[in-house]
Amino acid sequence: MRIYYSEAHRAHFPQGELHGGELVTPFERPSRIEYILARLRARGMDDLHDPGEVDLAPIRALCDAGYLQFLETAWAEWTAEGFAGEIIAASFPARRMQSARPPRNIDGKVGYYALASETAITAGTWQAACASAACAQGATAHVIAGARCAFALCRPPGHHATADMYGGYCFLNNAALSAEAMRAGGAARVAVLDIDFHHGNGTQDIFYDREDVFFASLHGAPEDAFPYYLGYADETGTGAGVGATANFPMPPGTDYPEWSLALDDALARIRGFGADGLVVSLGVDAYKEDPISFFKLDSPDFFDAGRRIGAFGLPTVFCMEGGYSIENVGINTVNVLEGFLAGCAD
Ligand code: SP5
Ligand code: ZN
Repeated sequence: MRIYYSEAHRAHFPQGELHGGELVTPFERPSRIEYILARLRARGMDDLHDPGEVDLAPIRALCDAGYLQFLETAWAEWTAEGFAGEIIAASFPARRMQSARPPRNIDGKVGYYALASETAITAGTWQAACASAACAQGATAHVIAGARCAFALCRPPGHHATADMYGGYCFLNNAALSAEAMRAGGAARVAVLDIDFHHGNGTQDIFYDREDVFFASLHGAPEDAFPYYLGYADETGTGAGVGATANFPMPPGTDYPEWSLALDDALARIRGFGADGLVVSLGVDAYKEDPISFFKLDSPDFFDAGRRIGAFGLPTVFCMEGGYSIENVGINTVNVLEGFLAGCAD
């Protein structure tokens, strides 16, 4: 399996995450990727490919122009304002007010484009977000060219990002870019399967009214878990997209027997939809020791989940999302991939 990876992820390394009123070292940190790379190498899965330059055209097609301009220039504007710290949103939400619009002031703009304030922007954030998207683009191009699968080792992650909002450690929605690229590459119908512990609110929002892209998400119930405001089972799409969204919210303590039933349900829904290609938002924060999550999956469970996804039989792009139990993020991620390869062979 090819792995698309860029060292440029390191350019995004905030020192602070707003957590319980304190600034803590971010859970989403560069060393996560080192653990994944080490495990990939230990398992002989070392077919690493640098994706090269990002193609901005599909990103401009998917995202709001003002939002992209903001991401690109936020750090320069923030420092020009004389602020000494990292960029943290302090003045939102504004868009519940119907005619709210982005201001000139950078502090105001940050709040306008943020969906949560835990995620800091730093000098290298835009560059890293573009490199992360490039990994998704490279992996997707490989699958469009006929490969059975590819792994985009994306960092920062993407599934919380909408067309015009960042947060939840995400800036550009890599899985959505992958799904759009698959569509453009000839797949009539594409499904995104999001197994990150957190609901993929950004991906859901992007495709909510679309009949050609199915979105299925397994996640901590929104009553109890970030991103809190979306991900209920009765959210099933709108307009032409009615029926093309499937949410599987689950309560604290959910273990693999329960979670895997939801996985099978999600796969059955994707089968019914008739997808020609699959994008997996691959977070491993459903792990029992994840510091910010509350599911109880164990490491072998990730292999079994991967096996079920492999046996499902579709051309598949994996996009890395979350997973914060640092010492286990490599084992759990690679278990999904190795399970997938075993499932392909079944
Ligand atoms: C990509 C991804 O996994 N993003 C997750 C972002 C979560 N950010 C805020 C989490 C707040 C969690 N509070 C947990 C309290 C644990 N005791
Ligand atoms: Zn997550």
